[in-house]
Amino acid sequence: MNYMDPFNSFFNMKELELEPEGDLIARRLSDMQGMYQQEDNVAGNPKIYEYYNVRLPEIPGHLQHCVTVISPGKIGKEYHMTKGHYHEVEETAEIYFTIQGRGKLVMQTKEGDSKVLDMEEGMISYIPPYWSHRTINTGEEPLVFVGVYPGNAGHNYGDIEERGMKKLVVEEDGQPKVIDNPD
Ligand code: PAN
Ligand code: ZN
Repeated sequence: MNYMDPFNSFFNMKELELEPEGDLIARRLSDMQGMYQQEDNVAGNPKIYEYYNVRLPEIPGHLQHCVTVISPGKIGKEYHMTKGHYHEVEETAEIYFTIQGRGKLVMQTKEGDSKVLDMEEGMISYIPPYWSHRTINTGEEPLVFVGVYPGNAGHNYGDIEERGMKKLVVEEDGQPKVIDNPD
């Protein structure tokens, strides 16, 4: 039997960096074209979020885990958010554990049901099989959470890239508000 050695990762809460780094993926506005309602007239190409994947085999039995950091801010009225995805293997679930900040977790099924959960320090959110998921930073500091999901889950971005999600999270009178996507 070929055993993998157990190992630790360390998330540095001051630098907001994973040690050792693993795969670091940064998403700027230009990586999310068409996902925000008002992305024209935004100065520069702001970094919206980044996430650190611990490198693991993409096979059943393993547990992928990664740390996402969404910087605070808005594009038009919409708060910074992730692209959002279904898992390629749709019957795989995920747990998000929020370790800093405040936000919303927007989920949707292919039948069109939507659910929105609050994210705040200490919250453990369960994303059951079949729900697509997107996270939104509605606070003034970085939103930081750990995601844990099956090794073979994979990511399907195409559906949300093409059709968006039914619910948007916008700022209204200084407060986050969940609204129906007008498109
Ligand atoms: C998370 C996400 C991460 C970035 O680890 O991959 O928050 O969001 P996008 O993948 O939508 O850009 C996860 O849900 N993994 O399955
Ligand atoms: Zn996921």
